[in-house]
Amino acid sequence: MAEIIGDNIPNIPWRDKPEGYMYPVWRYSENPVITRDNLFMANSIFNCAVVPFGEGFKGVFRADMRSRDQTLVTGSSLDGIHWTLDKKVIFRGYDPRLCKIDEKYYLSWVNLTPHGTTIGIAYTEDFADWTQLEDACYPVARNGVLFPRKINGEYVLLIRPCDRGHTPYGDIFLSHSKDLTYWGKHRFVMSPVKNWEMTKVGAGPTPIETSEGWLLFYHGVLTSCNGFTYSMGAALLDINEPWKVIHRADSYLLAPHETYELVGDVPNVVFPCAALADAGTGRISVYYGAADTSVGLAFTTIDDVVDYIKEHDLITGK
Ligand code: BMA
Repeated sequence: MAEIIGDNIPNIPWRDKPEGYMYPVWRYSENPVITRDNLFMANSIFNCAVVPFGEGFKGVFRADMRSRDQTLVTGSSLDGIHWTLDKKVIFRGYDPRLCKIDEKYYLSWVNLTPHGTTIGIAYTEDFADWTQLEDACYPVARNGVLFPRKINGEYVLLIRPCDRGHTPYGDIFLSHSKDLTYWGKHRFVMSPVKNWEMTKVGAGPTPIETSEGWLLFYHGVLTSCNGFTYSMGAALLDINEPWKVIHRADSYLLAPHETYELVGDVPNVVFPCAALADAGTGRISVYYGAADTSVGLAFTTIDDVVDYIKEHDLITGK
């Protein structure tokens, strides 16, 4: 039995696995949980970050507006399913990730600069006031994801260097920092290997600490004659040297199969950016952008994921 190392989240949004369902990740039957109707003037609300906060949850959402400005707004929920979004734009950019380190909530996102995208970092204690730090790297990079605690005394950030378009740069790296300002000790983590992820891979939600290593959900992109298809994969990284991939599923865990994932502003996209993990029960809820249009919710357990990764393991060749 694998264990989640972390807090209990007794009110984690949850539905049991449908009887007879064979795969490790199942969708919430009332998806999508957030649509453009959650915010006046939004064109689409999709990739988002979620953390437990107070009696409920707080989130940061990518809201592309009717002007097509790419903005980040905050939101609150008591049950993690029904959300109220705030009008105020906290930052410009996209693909937010949130994690709590000590008493602060850190946001990393794709920050927009005149020279291309980079990784913005900011923190808050109350989701009202934010302090923005230096960008974590020079352009161009995306998919900057912090680990939820220091490892060997240093902050660790997953990064996917890229160029200004959709390109051949498709590998995940990580960098270390003592102060969240100066980053170094860069390490390679993983490249695309299998067909479903062949064009590029990028880190997804904040990694989850488990007895089997850091559980990393990530997205992989397939290029077909019809364009890109974004799916969700999973790997386990070494706890102390997280650039070492110890197990990795050779097949995706979630791919665009439902209409709201297949049809939208960017068709065929499942883009996981947030996960809640309840140490008490081993339950995991994953929030993902669906077709760059709405937010979907999916469920799994630590045992379902770890068993699947180990039964279809790219690293050990099982
Ligand atoms: C990536 C990012 C994501 C988006 C995905 C699919 O490059 O822009 O925000 O969900 O493409 O379009």
